[in-house]
Amino acid sequence: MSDADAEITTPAPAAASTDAGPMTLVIGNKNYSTWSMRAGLAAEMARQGAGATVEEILIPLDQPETRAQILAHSPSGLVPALLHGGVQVWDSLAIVEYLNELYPAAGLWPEDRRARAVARAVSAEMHSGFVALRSEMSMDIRRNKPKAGSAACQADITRVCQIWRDCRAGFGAGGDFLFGAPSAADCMFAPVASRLRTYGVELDETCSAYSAALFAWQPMAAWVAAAEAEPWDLPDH
Ligand SMILES: N[C@@H](CCC(=O)N[C@@H](CS)C(=O)NCC(=O)O)C(=O)O
Repeated sequence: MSDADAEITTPAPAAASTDAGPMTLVIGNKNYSTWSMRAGLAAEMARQGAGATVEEILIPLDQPETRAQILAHSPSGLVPALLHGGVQVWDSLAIVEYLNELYPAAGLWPEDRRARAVARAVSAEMHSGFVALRSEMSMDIRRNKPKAGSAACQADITRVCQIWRDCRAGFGAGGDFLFGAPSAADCMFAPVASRLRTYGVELDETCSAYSAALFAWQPMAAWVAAAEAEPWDLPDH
């Protein structure tokens, strides 16, 4: 037998089937849970772009049994968490990276190294910052309740808009999203677009066009529709 024949008959690595196996994404209310939304949109990109199977468990927040239910899936006591075989991945950004490793064809990060570096930087900035914006303008997709926010909140909004403009100008030529085609960076900023809409924050032309592209994006539109259909009303959330 030649070396070439030996190569052809080598069995596929056993790990392949495990890697492609179904996953479960544990999330909170679609109307309120911004971190769930980020992971949910990334999971949808993996589904649509690379055929991933991702089921969903939704745990309503702010209920007496919420904490115990989340802890059954997520050691941090927070959602989202992604379950895959014996692997537990909590935290939205870790979930994005896990999905990206398993499903590179989903295009969660831009192909170009420079664009990818910036996409990761702005996603990390979103993940770790914007405290005033996040605390004063909590996500409530269904509602419209205009308000201005504190100076710190305004400064956060100014920085978000600068990120959006810089990404659109520097990397967005190939489409309507921050890096042209949809990426994980859009998943990270999608809840911010929802907050800015809920609280009636005025945007310049570039940011308003980007926000419109996000709301028209099928995974986001589906998430918003599901949020609107949810029965839970948590006015203090
Ligand atoms: N850094 C975490 C934050 C997760 C987080 O704060 N999740 C909130 C919901 S958006 C949560 O689980 N809260 C628990 C609760 O409300 O009981 C991530 O990126 O996933």
